[in-house]
Amino acid sequence: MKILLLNGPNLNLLGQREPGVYGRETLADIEKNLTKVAARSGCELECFQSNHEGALVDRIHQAFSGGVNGILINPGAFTHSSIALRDAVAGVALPTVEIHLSNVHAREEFRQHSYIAPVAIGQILGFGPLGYELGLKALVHHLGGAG
Ligand code: CA2
Repeated sequence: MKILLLNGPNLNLLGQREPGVYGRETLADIEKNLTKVAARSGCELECFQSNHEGALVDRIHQAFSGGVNGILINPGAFTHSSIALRDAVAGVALPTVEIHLSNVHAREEFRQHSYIAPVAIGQILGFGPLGYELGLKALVHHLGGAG
């Protein structure tokens, strides 16, 4: 089973700035750990981060033809703005779990709407990097694997 992990804008700064909000783990730490966790469930994990909306849309399209079974995505600020990302997720119709490090509902009002949520199978938020593991487990379980 192949899972695609997508991270959106500014998540490449994790662990380097704002540790009070987003913690001390870097994106490389999260990807490395999740690759191990995925392997334990018999899954291959492909990781991609971009600060560019179109690059993320392109990667979602590629997933469709590239044998990806499901998507884990932290769309970053594009969560709250990107109809293009939502249409890409809906268009490929691959099961998708939306992840946020922070509890966006406890933050500014503009973070409380997600364009992605209606086309995702579920959301996990507020648990920091653990959310990526929980999201993977939920996705693998949804796909009928040993999540
Ligand atoms: O909580 C999350 O995971 C978010 O997706 C993070 C986004 C934010 O726009 C969403 O509302 C919620 C921001 C990611 C920015 O990450 C940074 C990390 C370190 C330093 C600065 C930004």
